[in-house]
Amino acid sequence: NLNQFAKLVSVLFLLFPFCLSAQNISIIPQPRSIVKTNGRFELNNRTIIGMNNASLLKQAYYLKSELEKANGIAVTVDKDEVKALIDLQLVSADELPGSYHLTIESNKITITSAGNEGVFNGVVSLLQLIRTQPVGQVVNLPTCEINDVPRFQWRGFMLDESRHFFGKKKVEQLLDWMAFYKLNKFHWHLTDVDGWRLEIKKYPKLATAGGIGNKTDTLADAQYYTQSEIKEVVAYAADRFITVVPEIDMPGHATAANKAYPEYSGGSINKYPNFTFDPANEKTYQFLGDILKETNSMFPSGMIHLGGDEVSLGMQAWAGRPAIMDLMAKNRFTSLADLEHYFFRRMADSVISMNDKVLCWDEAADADLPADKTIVFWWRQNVPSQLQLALQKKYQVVLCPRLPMYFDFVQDKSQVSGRRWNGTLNSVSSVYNFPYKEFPADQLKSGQILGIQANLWTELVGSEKRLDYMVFPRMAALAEAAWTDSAGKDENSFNERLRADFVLYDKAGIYYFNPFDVSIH
Ligand code: TNX
Repeated sequence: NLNQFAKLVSVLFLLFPFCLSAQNISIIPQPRSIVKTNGRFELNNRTIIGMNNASLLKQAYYLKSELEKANGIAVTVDKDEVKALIDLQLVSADELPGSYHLTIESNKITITSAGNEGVFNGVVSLLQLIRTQPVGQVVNLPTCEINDVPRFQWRGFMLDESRHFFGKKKVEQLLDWMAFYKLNKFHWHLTDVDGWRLEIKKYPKLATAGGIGNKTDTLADAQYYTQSEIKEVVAYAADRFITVVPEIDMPGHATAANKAYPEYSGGSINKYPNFTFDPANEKTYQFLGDILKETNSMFPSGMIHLGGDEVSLGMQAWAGRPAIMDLMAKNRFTSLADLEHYFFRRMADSVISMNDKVLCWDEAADADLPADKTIVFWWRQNVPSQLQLALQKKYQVVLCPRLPMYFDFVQDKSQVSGRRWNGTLNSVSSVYNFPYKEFPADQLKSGQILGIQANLWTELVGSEKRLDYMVFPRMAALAEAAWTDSAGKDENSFNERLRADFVLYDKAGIYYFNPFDVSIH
């Protein structure tokens, strides 16, 4: 019996390394390549993070604080490299921004990249490997070598805070998850019909009067971000290598601004009162130019999104007014659309004169904007010709077609609240598989298409819980669609890895949709 016992022990002993190596390496988005080796690295409170360049201190402290939060392990940061057990290195290499190399050996972890952003991405991958380990003072990591490259440089998520306001804490939580999934562009829709959410010092009523109300309660106290709060969010995002892009929507969706300063309103039609700005009043351009100047000072992204969507809904209000007719006659405009494009070009010039790029929804591709300064967001999946027009005109393009990239649409037929487009669902799977196989590969590879983005419009999203439900887990699918080359994508594998993240959502108190158990809502 003793003999048998000894045999059993030796068998277990032999199997031990296999058990370790069988441990899954579960990262979302899936890295370009992972090679597992047969060993383990023990992470504990004697682990020292070092670096070959002091500019990496921030990334080192990010790793340290996340480790402390998630696993309760207190590692040390050292500016030096000599004692490093986790070594962060900037190296000279010719690689796409965001790329990195993560090597776990039994006695050392090394993360290298040509830039800080890539090192950060390597840190995030390491944190993802660690996250599934039990909370405790020691974590054993499987040794491996990961080489990783992003598919798209624009990996975006948009939040509409006009229709409903969620506030800094919720936004920072979203930024945390964006960082966790290597999403790097946060498009902030701050102005629209239901509320103006951005403090502008020169025109304080924009926030204090324009910020009153939301889609659910038109009399709710004013809700908006002060300029110092904006700067805090921008810095928070920058620490996570996320660029924040503000949107000041014009000349449509201007209702909240017009509530505060009715003198710049383009007038009303029954269904859309005060929906537009007035393109025939010179002072409108001054007013909006001032707003853009302050906006530019708050957001160092070098980009301002000017909207430009759905102007046709409200621009009949322009028709017939003498000042409008004069302006049209003077410029030989034959339609209100000509006037719309004239307005948009002038505002685009204001943005460009501050050295910013102009971002716009796909309707604005009709206006002749400077090709090298414009990024068009294609959202109308039912108007594919508009995407082709934008490409022909040599604009850069971000793909965010309503199907499947609008997160205000339902993801399952059982879902009660949310938008619908005939029978089509914006399921986790449909998000995962975007851009679809039919999408012309040469267009995707040309570099003119910067990437993809999901948009959460919030007319129907009135609470944080509802927000979570629409965003999770589709954000994870978005991330893999944006980061991982189509050759590296595997939906079954993604679903496995996603299940592991549900544990983290639960821990974080996220109210997510579970596509694997639709009986729970
Ligand atoms: C269209 S997308 C809009 C938004 C709405 C959204 C609802 C876009 C540029 N304009 O104002 O919130 O549909 O899905």
